[in-house]
Amino acid sequence: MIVRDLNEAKGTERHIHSNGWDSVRLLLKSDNMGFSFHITTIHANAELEMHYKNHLESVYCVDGTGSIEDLATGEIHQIRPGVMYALDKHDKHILRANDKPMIMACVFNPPVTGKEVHQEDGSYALEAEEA
Ligand code: 9YT
Repeated sequence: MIVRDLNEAKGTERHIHSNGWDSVRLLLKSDNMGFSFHITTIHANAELEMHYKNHLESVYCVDGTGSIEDLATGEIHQIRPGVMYALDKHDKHILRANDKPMIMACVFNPPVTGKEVHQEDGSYALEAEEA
């Protein structure tokens, strides 16, 4: 069994900081669960364009409000605590936080290894594509 505490993982190598967001990876590929599990904070007023071409992602909003724009259709869905979205078509999207941080629980399949950074197109490379 694996038991981890978000508050203890904050500030360790599991806690990744980037432009407009930071993320604590509670489960990574090395945990052999077949998915990774992250608690991600989208910073207040952040606007993030993302396109996970190589991963499926599901996200549940724990706190804060914002929106997600589907760039294929132009549709904008409001996000608030209790709302989940799943990028089942590797959907290209823009995630926007309102004037407070959004706390999101995220699952990735295949699992993130922990070393990925966003590429210019907003995707993460598959491990096999990494140098
Ligand atoms: C909400 C969202 O897009 N989360 C993505 C995960 C985060 N960027 C991470 O842990 O890399």
